[in-house]
Amino acid sequence: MTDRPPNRGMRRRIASAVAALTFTSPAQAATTLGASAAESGRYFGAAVAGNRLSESAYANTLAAEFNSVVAENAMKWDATEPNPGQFNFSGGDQIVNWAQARGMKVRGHTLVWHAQQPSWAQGLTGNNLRNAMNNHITGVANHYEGDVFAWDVVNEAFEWDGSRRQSNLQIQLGNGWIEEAFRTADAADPSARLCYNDYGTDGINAKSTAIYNMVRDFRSRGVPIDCVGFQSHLSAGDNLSSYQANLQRFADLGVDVEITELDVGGSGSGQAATFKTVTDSCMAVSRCTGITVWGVTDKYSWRNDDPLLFDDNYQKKQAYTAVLNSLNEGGGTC
Ligand code: 9MR
Repeated sequence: MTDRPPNRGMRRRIASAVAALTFTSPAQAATTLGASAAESGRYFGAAVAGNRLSESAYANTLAAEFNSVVAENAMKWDATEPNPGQFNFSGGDQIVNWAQARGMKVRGHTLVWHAQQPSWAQGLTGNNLRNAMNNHITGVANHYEGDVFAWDVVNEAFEWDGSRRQSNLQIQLGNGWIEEAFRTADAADPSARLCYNDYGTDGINAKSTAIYNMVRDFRSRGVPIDCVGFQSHLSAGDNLSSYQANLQRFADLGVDVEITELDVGGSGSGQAATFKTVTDSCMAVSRCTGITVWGVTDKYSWRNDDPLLFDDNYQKKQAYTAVLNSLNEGGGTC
C-alpha cells in the first residue's frame, strides 16, 4: 500500500464533508434545555419557589438549564393581595429580579383562579367580587408590565364535562366573567400575551372542546386572548394520541399554545417516553412557543411520584435526555 497524499478530487470531497459537519453539527448539539429550545425560538422554563433559590444546587441547575421561569405560588391572588387593595409583590419581585439578572424570561401565573384566593375575597358577592377581581388584575398586571411575557389570566375555569366550574366567580358574576378578566388584563398590560390555562386538556375531549369553543368565540368577537396554556400534569403511559392534534386545532384559531406545567409521574423509560411525546408535539406545532416544567427537582415537586427531569440530587434523569434529544431533533420522530 502506497502512502500518497490525497489527490485534488479526494481533497475536495474531504473539504465538503468537513463543511457539512461544520454547518450541521453545532446547531443541533445544544447541551441544555434552554439553549436547545432557543434554537427553534422557543423557551424551556421551570416553576420556581423563591425560598429555594438560596440552595446552590437548585439555583445552579435552574440557571444552567432553563431560560424561563414562572412563580409556582408567589404571583397568585392570596400572595399578592393579602388585604383588599393592599398589594405585596415581594415574593414575585424576588423571582423576577433573580431571573432578569440571569437573562431569563418570566411567565405570569395567575391573575384569576378559584383556588388560592385570599379569604377576604372568598366571601364577596355580586359587584363587590367583580370590582375586587378587576382591581386585582389591574394592580398585578400593572406592576409586572414589561416583566412578564405572558399571563395566565384565567386558570382552571372548566369541568371535565365541559361545563363551567361552579366557582365563586362563576356563581357571582355569571358566564361573562372570563371575558371581563381578559379585557381588564389587556387594558392593564397591552403587550403581555394573555392566556387561558387549564389541566386535563391533553387531547381532544369534552373539556378541551369547551375551551376551544370559548377561544373561537373570543377570537371571532375580538376579545383579547393570545394564547392557551396546557398544564399537562401527566402520568407515564397516559394516552396522548390526540395531544398534538389538540394543540394544532387551537393554533389554527390564531392563538399561541404553551405547555405550562408539565410533569409526568413514573420513572425510567415510561416516564421518558411520555415527556418525549409532549416535547415532540410542541416542536411539531409552529405556534407552540415553549414548555414549562412544574418544578426544578423531584425533591420539591408538589407531587410525590417523582415527576420532574432532575432527581432529588439534581442528577439528570432518563426523561431529561429524552426531552433534550427531542428539542435537538426539532420534533423529529427518530
Ligand atoms: O405547585 C403548587 C403548590 O405548591 C400549591 O400548594 C398549589 C395550591 O393549590 O398549587 C400548585 O400549583 C398548581 C398551579 O398553580 C395550577 N395548576 C395546578 C398546580 C398543581 O396543583
